[in-house]
Amino acid sequence: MAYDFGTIEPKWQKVWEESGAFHVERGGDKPKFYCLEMFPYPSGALHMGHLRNYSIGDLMARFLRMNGYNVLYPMGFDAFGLPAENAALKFGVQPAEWTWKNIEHMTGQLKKMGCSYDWRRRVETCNPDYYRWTQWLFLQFFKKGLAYRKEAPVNWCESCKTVLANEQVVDGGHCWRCGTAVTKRNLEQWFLRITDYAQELLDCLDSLEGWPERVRMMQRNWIGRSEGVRLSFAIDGTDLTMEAFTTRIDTIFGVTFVALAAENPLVRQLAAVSPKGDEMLAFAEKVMRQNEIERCAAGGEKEGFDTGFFAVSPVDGRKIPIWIANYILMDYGTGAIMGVPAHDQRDFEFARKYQLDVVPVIRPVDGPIPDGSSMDRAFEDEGIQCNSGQFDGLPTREAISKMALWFEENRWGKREVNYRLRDWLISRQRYWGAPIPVVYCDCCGIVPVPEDELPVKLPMDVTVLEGGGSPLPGASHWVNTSCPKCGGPARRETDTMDTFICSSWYFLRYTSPSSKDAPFDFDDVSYWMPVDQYIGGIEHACLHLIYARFFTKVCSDLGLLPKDLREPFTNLLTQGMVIKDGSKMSKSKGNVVDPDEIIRRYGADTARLFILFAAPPEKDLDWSDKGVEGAHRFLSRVFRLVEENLEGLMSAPSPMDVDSIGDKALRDVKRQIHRTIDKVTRDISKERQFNTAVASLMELCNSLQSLKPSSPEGWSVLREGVESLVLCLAPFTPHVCEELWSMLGKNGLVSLCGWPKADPKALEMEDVTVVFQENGKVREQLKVPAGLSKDQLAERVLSDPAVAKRLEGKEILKVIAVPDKLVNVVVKP
Ligand code: ANZ
Ligand code: ZN
Repeated sequence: MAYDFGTIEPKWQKVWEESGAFHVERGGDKPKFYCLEMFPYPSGALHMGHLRNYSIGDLMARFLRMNGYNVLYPMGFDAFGLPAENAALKFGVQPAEWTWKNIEHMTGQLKKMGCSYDWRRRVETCNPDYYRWTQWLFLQFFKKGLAYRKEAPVNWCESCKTVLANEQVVDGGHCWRCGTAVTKRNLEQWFLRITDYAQELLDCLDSLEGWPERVRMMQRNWIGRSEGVRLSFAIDGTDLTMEAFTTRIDTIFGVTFVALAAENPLVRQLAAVSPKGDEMLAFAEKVMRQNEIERCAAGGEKEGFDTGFFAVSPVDGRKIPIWIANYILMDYGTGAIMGVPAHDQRDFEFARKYQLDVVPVIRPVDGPIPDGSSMDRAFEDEGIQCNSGQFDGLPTREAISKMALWFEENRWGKREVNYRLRDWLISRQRYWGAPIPVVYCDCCGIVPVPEDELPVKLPMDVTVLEGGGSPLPGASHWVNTSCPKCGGPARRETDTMDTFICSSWYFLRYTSPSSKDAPFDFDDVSYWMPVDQYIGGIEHACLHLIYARFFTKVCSDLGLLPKDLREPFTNLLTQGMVIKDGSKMSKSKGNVVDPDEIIRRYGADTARLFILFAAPPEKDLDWSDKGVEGAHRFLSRVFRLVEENLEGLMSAPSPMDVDSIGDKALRDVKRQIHRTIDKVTRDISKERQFNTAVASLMELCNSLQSLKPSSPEGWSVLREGVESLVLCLAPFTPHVCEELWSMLGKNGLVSLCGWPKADPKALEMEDVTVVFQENGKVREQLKVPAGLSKDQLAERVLSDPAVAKRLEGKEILKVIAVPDKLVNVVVKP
């Protein structure tokens, strides 16, 4: 009988499913462990990235289960989103139908992978039972003032025909989904007040020690806290003032122009009283048509317009020209800056182009004051204050703090903290999403849908439009409704929610997936949260992983979660990509390997083993057909090892103490068994080096194969080795291990067995006698632990007191070490 995965895998999947082997409930004596993977979008089929993500997650879930934890390991689908609408157009099916078909298909694929999910807990964000609570949560945000509507210039993707949140504009101004360059539009939209949590989102990052530093850094930069001064300038000849935000108040004496963003309301106000008004407005409008990349790219073309007005410097009454500049953005600080060409490169480029003065007010610590007219770039480093009155001579840091206080004392400005983080724009002009549960009434304005009328269900009898727009505004039978407050005619909100809202709380729903009167049960969520191990892609560093943290904090403040639960994910593992021939697998490159095909040809166990063995989880994984075959051959070998020795194994005596084994070779194998258990345990739990764990299991298998026992002692060692091998492999390749476990006559599932424990006595190395030689002559005999490397052996022998004494005062030319045998030292004669 050969290794027949085609029979073995479905057989054990059925046993697991029918026995409810992986069902969990809250409570009991075991410690809890919540293992979570980022749930997939039901695009139609799993890809290799999924397979990698879930192979890692299932390994960890199974390992912890065997180690005595009560493991929550759920799966679901992030099921709203644009691809369903595109598919609807392409194939003429309803988005709902397409999505549900994919969900069922992908669930089948996940089952074929052998993942140990508690399938009773599956959630689908497009299920009305789920999005009812997404809407309910929105209403709680709304009541708290954390959801609001405002008109603002927002990011628009012309290809997706919808607005986008700032986090969804990536790679310097492109749509995260389709890569189209994003433009700005002025629209009234719904926002969530994530900025209220900016400081806490930043502060808590320090405590997330189980997260990769890279992700924490990306979030810190995204939140972008900066401390500075907001100062105001009177505008000469008007009663207007302008405000600017600067992080470098120490450069105030070097200001040679100020500049407004094109969108700054002052532009209109000044245009109204200026002879050049029309020209000004035309320039502003031209800038507004540029996209963000054109406006802010470092080294991008700076464009400006001289308004002819002057701002009055608060510190010395100097009159400073007011410009409009394309590189000033409206949604940061005050939408206006003080321009300091000598110390800010963008201002420098602007000043050179428009022949504005360059006045240095900081000099290098060890150099003279730069000459403004001949500088070839701004001096942006810290240094010593100059040309700044009573502040001359101060180092930059001190100047910044002293001058900020000086501004406050004179009421010229106020210290202020600014964040780059913006409120989260959540309206989408799309059909396939959770409807925002509000109506618009002519009398009452914005009226939330009463909670007991949720969910506001998406209408199913609409046709997705050819041009790509949402069919909701045109669905008059759905849009027209009555006002819950006054009963008069009202219109439903036709925007749906960003799908990132749906995925901001799914991990809470898993704890109590069928809760009928709350999004999740307080006791369940208190028991299971936080997630102990989260596994997913780095691409979510500044998307899902910020949003989910925000939602957790708000839910905690709303009393839906324990007060002290401020962070959802204790440990985060960001897996690397799967690449083939050096580049990421993608349809466009034509280098895609289909998981289904691999599972059909080699079985799920082989696919999982290859993925876990081929690279450490955080590194990119290079797909190799040879590697897959190697993994398959290894599993066949393990299978044969049990099968061919079955008779002897079944009658073998139970494991023996290492000291009572007479045969040295058998003792060595016994020690190797326990060293392997020890290493695999550490590799999985501490180092997360699953690949090296597999490598040591392969070595163990080799040793066991060459054992060929001829005595009860030998059979005992082989049996212990085989059982340990099967137990240690079980989280990696669960199906074949269940089969081998039952062949070995064991009752019960290997998946639910206890993890093997390394015997400390068998971990100790045996001693060997080595000789110490001087210029080839034997001088000493020493007992050292067996198995030391060359370096370890040399170090050990040279530090022996007797050896050290012999070498005293001699010049060592060379040290030669032969493990377990000798150390020869060549000394100058
Ligand atoms: C004067 C100055 C002198 C500046 C100097 C820098 C260096 P961070 O650190 O990112 O917070 N700034 C302020 N608002 C802006 C806006 N709406 N659009 C474009 N630039 C803006 O950046 C703060 C600095 O960015 C501010 O400090 C301001 O330039 C500029 F030697 O003011 B600074
Ligand atoms: Zn797009």
